[in-house]
Amino acid sequence: MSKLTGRPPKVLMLLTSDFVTARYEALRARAPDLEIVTELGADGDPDVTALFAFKLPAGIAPRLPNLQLAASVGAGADGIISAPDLPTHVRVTRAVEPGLGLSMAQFVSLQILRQFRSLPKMEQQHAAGEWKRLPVPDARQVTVGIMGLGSIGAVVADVVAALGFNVIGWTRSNARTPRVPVYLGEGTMDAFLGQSDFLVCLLPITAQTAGLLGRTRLAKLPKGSFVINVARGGIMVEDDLLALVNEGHLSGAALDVFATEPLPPTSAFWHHDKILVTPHIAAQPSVGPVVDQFLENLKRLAEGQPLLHEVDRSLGY
Ligand code: OXD
Repeated sequence: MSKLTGRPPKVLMLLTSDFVTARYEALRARAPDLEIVTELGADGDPDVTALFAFKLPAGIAPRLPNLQLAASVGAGADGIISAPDLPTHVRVTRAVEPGLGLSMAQFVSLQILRQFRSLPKMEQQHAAGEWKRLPVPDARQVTVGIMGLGSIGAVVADVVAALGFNVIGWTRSNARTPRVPVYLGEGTMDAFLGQSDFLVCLLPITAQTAGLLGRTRLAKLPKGSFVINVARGGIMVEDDLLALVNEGHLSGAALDVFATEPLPPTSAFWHHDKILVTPHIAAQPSVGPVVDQFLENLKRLAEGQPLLHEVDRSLGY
């Protein structure tokens, strides 16, 4: 029961993508008695107490005067907390489930190994019917720098280290893995970047990280470094990244996230032979646990209990 209204909660889901629609269908199947709406009229809806969405466009929150919880269906809640008109008292959660770190670790390892073991080159040789043995490189000589060591980054760091790479991490304030050397705080970033043959971006997007990786910082990477962004497109300055690849300072990039998604057909990233584009699929919290977490949070909200995976809105994650 909703504490505020004394009535059962009513949920608004904004079906902005197939990703959200799949969670909507799962929620309906899991909680058939829960009232869920997917549209909001111009007058709004005073009965809606919870929102379950990936993006919250401006203009929605003011039409929900009794909104208490805005839950992200995704691992990041930036699409919700970036809404300029979301009242500060509305609590925000993000989706966390144990499999997410491992999926991300698999994807990041795939990108590192593809590059490290020259898979594109081998595919070319295969297509050309060419038998040519390539040297087998030594992972211990290669440093993978992971930016962001939260619940996902820590798993990625451990898995990549287990593959034999020399792993280092950078974090602003909070490292969850004691197993890799950690560079802490803004002042250490250049030293961290200067050693990273692979740069893996796993930072949340916040006021501090938007545009963080522009030309000056990316140019600190050793020549020939490879960049993997699986966090948010807006953390990197895309034109600067592209220029550094085209100039040969970077050997290439694997990009799963973009400032504008879907990536527009006119983007120079498409069809670039040194850049691999994937459509924001590195890792996704699986549907069942995310729906369960949301239902649990509705219950906790009604009972006045602490919420699972609540976002600190002042930090942005
Ligand atoms: C995300 C997700 O937040 O895919 O990026 O869950």
